[in-house]
Amino acid sequence: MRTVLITAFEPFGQDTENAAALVCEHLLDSGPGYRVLKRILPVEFVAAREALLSYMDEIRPDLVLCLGQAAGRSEITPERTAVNLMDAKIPDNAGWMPDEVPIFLEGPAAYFTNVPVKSVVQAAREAGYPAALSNSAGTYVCNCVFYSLMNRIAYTPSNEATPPLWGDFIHIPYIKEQKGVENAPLSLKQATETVRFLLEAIIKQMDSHNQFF
Ligand code: PCA
Repeated sequence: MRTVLITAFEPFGQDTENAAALVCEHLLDSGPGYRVLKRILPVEFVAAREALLSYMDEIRPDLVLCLGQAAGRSEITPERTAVNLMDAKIPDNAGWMPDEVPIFLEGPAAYFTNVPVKSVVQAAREAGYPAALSNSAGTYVCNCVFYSLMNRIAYTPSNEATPPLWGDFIHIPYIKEQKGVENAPLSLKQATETVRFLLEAIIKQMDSHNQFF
């Protein structure tokens, strides 16, 4: 049984609800071979990163999927790349608006997700789900959380007894049921089912990669 940590965010900016939190709330708590634990992160650069890492210490997941809202998008977009940069156009919920600040001074410029994201997205599209691969999680709080997640994974040793920890970030567009939002591209049901398909496709990939553990 795999343990999956799914995080989403509080509302931010002009919005009174966050699409990612709605999807997170509607995901089932378990499925074939996995159970899901859900946590909501603050939309604050420093506090979100600390909250994610402490939830990972508490839950010790096998897979971490962080969900966030991306207003301009029309599909569910798993992210490929996290960059070592905080560069905000609006203040975070703590009032901080970093201008070209690195996340970790000594960190690499970028990390890739260790989820085979291209094939997982392709499988979702072939099954008719509205998913597309994204190469940039932006430079706001979502990217900061994604970079911090991949940095933690980079420093989490795996060996014959401990299978590798997997992680990715998935951006969610506006949702039709979301309060105060017009012309949203997806319904809550479509978005939730797409995320569930992606989650289960990732678990299948983990099963085939980790068959020796
Ligand atoms: N989206 C923002 C931060 C929180 C959220 O849901 C982002 O894309 O950075």
